[in-house]
Amino acid sequence: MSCQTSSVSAILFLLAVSVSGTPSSDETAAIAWLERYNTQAQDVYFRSSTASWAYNTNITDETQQRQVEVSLETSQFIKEIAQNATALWDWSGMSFDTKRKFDSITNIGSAALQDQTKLERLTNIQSDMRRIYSTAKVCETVDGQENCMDFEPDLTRELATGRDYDRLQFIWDGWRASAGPSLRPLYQEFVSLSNEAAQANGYADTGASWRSSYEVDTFEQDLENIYEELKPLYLNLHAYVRRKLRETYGTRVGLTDPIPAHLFGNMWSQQWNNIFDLVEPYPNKPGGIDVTPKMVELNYNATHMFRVSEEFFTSLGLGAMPDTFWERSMIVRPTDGREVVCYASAWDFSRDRDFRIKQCTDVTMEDLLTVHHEMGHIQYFIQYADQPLIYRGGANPGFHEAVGDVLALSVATPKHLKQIGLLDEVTEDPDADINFLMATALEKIAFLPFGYLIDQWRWRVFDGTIGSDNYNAEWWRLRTKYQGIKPPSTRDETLFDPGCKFHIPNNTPYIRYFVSFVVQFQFHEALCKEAGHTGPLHTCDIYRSTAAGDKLKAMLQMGESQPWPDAMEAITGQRSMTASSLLKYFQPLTDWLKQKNWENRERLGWDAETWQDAKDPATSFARALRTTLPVMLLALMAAMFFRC
Ligand code: BJ2
Ligand code: ZN
Repeated sequence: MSCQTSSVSAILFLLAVSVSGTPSSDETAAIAWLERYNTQAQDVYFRSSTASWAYNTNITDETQQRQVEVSLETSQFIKEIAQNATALWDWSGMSFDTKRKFDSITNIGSAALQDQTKLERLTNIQSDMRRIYSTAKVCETVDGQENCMDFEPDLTRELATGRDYDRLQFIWDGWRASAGPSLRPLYQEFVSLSNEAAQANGYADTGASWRSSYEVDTFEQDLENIYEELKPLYLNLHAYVRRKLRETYGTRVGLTDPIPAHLFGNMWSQQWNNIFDLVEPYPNKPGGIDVTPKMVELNYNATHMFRVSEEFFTSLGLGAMPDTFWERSMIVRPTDGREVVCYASAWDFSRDRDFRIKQCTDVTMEDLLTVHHEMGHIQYFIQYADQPLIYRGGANPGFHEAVGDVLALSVATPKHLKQIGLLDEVTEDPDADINFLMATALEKIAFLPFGYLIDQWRWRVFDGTIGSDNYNAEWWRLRTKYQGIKPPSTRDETLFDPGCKFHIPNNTPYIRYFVSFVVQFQFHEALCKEAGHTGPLHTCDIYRSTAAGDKLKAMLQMGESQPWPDAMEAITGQRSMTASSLLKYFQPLTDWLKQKNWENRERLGWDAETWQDAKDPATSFARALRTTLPVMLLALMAAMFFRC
């Protein structure tokens, strides 16, 4: 037994001393027990985060092994705490708050797996998947020399700036060939073990356990309703962008087809901001600002980008980063040859106000917005740091995702960019407004179907509707159905394209981002009102409004202590998610897109079968017959009629 394990057991002994036989309903004693738990759990989580951080910032066999060891010890702690809580306390008649705390510590995630061998296997698989994804590269031979490209910054930059169809396809295919196939068998095994854990926790499967964080029975239906409300806007954006891409890439983009997935400036076609130059509504007008060149001109670096973000938070009266944040974060890719998990993330070490960001920051506007996203998580950590550990979380996971993005909505306005020196001039012009809204829509509206479909796929994988022999086919069915995109090359079941999106091997639920992209506009509208903003919603900048800051702070400080509708009410006065703020924000662009698409006699949507037909001549023939048969019959009837 390692020394770490014995220290965890000692902690458990402390908690277990008062076991007397029947569970007690003495709430005062239960509260004291929860307080002791709080102190001890902080230490356990701190150790776990430390080992995980060491692995994520230096991937080696040793750091991986240590991370797995500590993770298993943490699971043991979580399991024994839950067992002790159930043995010691009967909380059914206690207050809402105490019940909520006990419910939380007895909902124990993968630690619920009884079989230790299986738990070890599950922990190892997760660690291996992370490593495979994070160390994958695309290699090519240039002048007789092998050149291997990392995902960040090499592949990201090529996709963002490249405009050569075949080169983009090489990158797109290469990434999927590199990371996918070896992840596939691991993911299949992961699904089965993870479900076993969820069932031991009382859920039907892992997807059901994830959805329970939202505490609303109608969650899936609510999302579907919101998605349906937003769909017309997406379809209009999609049709407009498709025509523009055809102007660039010719007939390889069909005007009624799904769009080839590698042409959006992003590896997963999830946000399309990098192709703004190809789709700009009014190229001779300002508005669709990419301040990347200005950032380069002004010698921005990662630290400066994080300081700019911090200053926005403090301008609202919110917290500055602790010194240790600056000392311990990793905000650029290390240059000493270390392999790291580059995908940006925010960390709460659960103790000592130790908060960190890990990001391989590139000096671009896109990364400046990601910096704000990650700093939003840190601000939430700061604000709820005085809550007990159990309540240190977002009101729901989507709230956590929304905080930084809300600020970024202000930061990206021309008015604000000028104020911080990233833009020389702001012009009052409706065409410039449309340019600006288009740039924002490429980031926010383009994301909606993507944000929605990832967990549509995962929930169905976890509940068994999608079997492992259909992983890729079903993935592409959903990608085509929701996003209206198609792969540029043939896919099959030796590949595993879902695994090539970070959150799948990292096992991060994704519906939180869809929720965030809806609620962030509700928050934005509420904070703009608080800041006294007048005029169209998309022109609002809440910079330096302490009134807005106070409103946001009050919500953040609640953490997870109340059901999320209460937190939503604290900031917006509403108790539910609604698409109305988002629709209001984009209304001028919606009108413009509808007009444009009408002028072009655009057919909204796409024929989902098209790309499959290209692969399958039999289906192609059947489809051709389906479309030509009625015409042939009509012609035949007409010929017969005239002969008579
Ligand atoms: C860039 C951003 C995540 C995030 C990281 C990686 C996975 C979880 C965390 C958590 C935060 C927390 C990200 C941004 C919008 C769309 C999405 C994407 N990275 N995570 N520890 N984004 O959410 O910050 O930091 O405390 O829950 O993944 O697809 O890029
Ligand atoms: Zn996030």
